[in-house]
Amino acid sequence: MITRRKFIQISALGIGAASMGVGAINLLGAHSKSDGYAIQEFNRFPTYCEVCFWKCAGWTYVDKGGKIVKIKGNPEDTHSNGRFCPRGTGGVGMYNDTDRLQVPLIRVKDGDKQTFREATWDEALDLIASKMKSVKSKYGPESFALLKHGAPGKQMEHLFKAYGSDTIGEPAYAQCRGPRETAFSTTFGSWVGSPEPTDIRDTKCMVLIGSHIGENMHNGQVQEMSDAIENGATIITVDPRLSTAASKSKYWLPIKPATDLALLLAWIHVIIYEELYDKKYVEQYGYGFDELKAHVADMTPEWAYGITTIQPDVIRATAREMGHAAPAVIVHPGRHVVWYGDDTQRGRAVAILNGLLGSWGRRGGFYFPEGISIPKFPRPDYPKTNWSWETLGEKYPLAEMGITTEIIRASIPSEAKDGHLVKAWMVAGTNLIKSIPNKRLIEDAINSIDFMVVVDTMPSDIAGYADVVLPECTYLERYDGIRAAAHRHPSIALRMPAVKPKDETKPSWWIAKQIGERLGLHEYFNFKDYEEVLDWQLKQIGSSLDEMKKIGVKNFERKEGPLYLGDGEDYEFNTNTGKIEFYSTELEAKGFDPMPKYTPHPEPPAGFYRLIYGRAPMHTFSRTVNNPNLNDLMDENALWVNPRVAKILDIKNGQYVWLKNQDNVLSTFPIKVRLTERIRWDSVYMVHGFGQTNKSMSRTYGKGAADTELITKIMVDPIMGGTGMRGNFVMLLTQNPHNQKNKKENQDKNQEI
Ligand SMILES: Nc1nc2c(c(=O)[nH]1)N[C@H]1C(S)=C(S)[C@@H](COP(=O)(O)OP(=O)(O)OC[C@H]3O[C@@H](n4cnc5c(=O)[nH]c(N)nc54)[C@H](O)[C@@H]3O)O[C@H]1N2
Ligand SMILES: Nc1nc2c(c(=O)[nH]1)N[C@H]1C(S)=C(S)[C@@H](COP(=O)(O)OP(=O)(O)OC[C@H]3O[C@@H](n4cnc5c(=O)[nH]c(N)nc54)[C@H](O)[C@@H]3O)O[C@H]1N2
Ligand code: SF4
Ligand SMILES: [Mo]
Repeated sequence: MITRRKFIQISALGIGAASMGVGAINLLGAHSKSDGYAIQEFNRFPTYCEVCFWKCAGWTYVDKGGKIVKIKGNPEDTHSNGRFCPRGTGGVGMYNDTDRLQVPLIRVKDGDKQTFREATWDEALDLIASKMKSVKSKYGPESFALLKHGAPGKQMEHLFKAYGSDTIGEPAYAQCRGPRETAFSTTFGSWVGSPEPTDIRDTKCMVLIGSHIGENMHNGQVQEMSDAIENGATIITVDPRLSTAASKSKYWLPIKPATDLALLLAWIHVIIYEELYDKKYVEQYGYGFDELKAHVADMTPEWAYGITTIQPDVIRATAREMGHAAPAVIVHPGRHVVWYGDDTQRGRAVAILNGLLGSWGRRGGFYFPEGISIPKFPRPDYPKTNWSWETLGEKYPLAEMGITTEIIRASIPSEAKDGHLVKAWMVAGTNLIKSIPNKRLIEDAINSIDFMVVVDTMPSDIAGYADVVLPECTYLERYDGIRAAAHRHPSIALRMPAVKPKDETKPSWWIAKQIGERLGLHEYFNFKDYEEVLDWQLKQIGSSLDEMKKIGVKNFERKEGPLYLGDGEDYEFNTNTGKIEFYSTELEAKGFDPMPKYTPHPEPPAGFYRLIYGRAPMHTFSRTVNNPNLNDLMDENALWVNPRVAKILDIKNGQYVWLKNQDNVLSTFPIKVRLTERIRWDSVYMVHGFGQTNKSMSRTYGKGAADTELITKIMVDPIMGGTGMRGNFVMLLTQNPHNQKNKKENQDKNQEI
């Protein structure tokens, strides 16, 4: 990346940290007996995991010498049932990683030369506060944006809202599950939410469209799926790749990528025309069934076969499996669903199918989740904003959260509209370089803004572009907000420090409070430390910090009625009509197709293959690739290539190749080929998260390729602004293209195809 704000390798920094550490920890004001980690009678400390966002609750065990020995699930916890996944167990590597950020860093420019220097917390925080003040007075607080993810993001969100900015976005929306939430809320009047309220343990049939549970290791879901399989449930997996889930399935439908909507419509056709739908349920709760029936009249399995390559008899057989299992059937909504730009409409087809089968609100389908709301610690109302993420996302009428790419776009003066220009960013707990597609857009934005602060635990790619880098301590060294996600019954979980923060690192709640106080926002941070906040909140709901330190997880009885609909129960869905909308009145009112239609997507040109990507069980995005424990299990990604393709290209298993996409963008690093029949010949596959560019991530630097840098074409969902990322095509290069003399050879080779 060539930028005005040059990327700086963070290597060889933070060496002086150890000597500066002690004094700074006292700044916490929390290094007292009540810290928990200072109390000897505890040798295990409650936490909830931050290695991914399933947020399993568990215990961190610490030996007498103050060393973390293991992290284990809490048996009372509904997210983990007492068992952590490999990543959660390896979470201690996040604490032990010797490459961690240790001290605050400030960018210094000396002519053309740019470096980071170590700074004290006071210096770094003063600088951030002064930038926040100057942005506020020159442009308004809305011009300082927060791009965030996970627990640190939550803490910073409070700071930003108190400061007067709601220009906030996270990649977990427009790069992840946004479209399915819009799809389900326009159909059932309710988001799917996280954890998904899929009643997998009692299902008789589960249909996975791409969703690769087993590699996607969301814990409770994986456990319930293996129980369901043991109990004889039928699994139907639709995936161009024989995923782990597909290998456990009765039916694997190796669909041609980008054509799922045709398959879904054909299933809807069979279920309606073979009268496999739940008639009573559809009649009582459905809206627009007749329109839907007419709409899919011609969308036969034979029609879909021509598009999807899935045989008509397989389409019929799988539809019948669903019909016979109904209502104990789940057509899984998926999670990372930003694929081809028509993702809300594909999500609608999934929702409609569930509606026809009567699975919403039924045992073995989707249950009604219930959570507990955590009272807000006393504070004044947040100030009103003149514009926000909503204004920036106005073009997408059904966006319900900040669209990261729109916030990034509004940071480029020529792209900003109506004076809504973003001038500065705080980036907390998200590695934008890996999580946001369209490198050019990010590059231009980073070049345009005046100031960027990154709050991270690691010297990740994005940290190299910051003006100030703040080192957060890991989740094992800090308090955070109470976890209170909805589940089969309400529950809460506590995260508390098991050990002292290493070096100069600090928790986000402390960082937010320090900046807030420098901005004069004392009333919003009217507490001594986070224990005070937690204890107050816990007491409002009938617990206390002391109790939670001992039990870690507390479960509550349901108050909002049963898990499932009663037989024939009167029920009003939160849609315009109060019904399950097969025909969406909201989409129609906003000018979109009220029922999903199939539209073809571009195909790879000759010599190119569709780039698809997914998860590996032992890694989470780019956040674990340098983790010593997890890096040991998998230290680079591989490119799955069908042997047919390898034969044409004369490529061997284990050989390294570079990739070039349709826009001539090259992978920075090469990737190892894995020849396998488990992938269709028209696509190649890699695990997301590798290809780190920051040398100070010493274990992972340069290992494997990054899917994100090859995703330069995005297909934007017109309904909610999701960035479809699977319309990118790559060519395999056997010679290093960064080496000029190989250019021609690569070209000749690919022209032969
Ligand atoms: N190309 C491509 N892009 C994708 C995806 C994909 O599969 N392919 N997946 C998409 C999806 S589904 C999602 S949800 C997003 C995820 O996007 P991100 O959340 O941006 O994912 P990570 O790359 O893990 O970045 C997390 C950053 O947080 C830091 N971090 C970890 N723990 C802490 C902490 O306790 N405190 C602080 N302050 N920082 C911490 C890590 O070091 C890392 O730099 O990406 C999306 N983008
Ligand atoms: N181990 C691990 N688990 C995780 C995460 C992690 O980082 N690591 N991240 C979590 C997060 S935030 C998310 S959002 C989820 C994401 O996980 P999911 O929602 O399950 O997965 P996706 O990324 O949507 O899909 C990946 C699968 O889609 C297939 N695929 C590609 N193109 C097509 C197509 O056109 N049609 C069909 N039918 N399939 C296709 C790929 O071959 C791959 O198997 O995973 C979660 N779980
Ligand atoms: S699924 Fe694994 S990584 Fe995610 S929160 Fe649970 S234990 Fe942690
Ligand atoms: Mo995600």
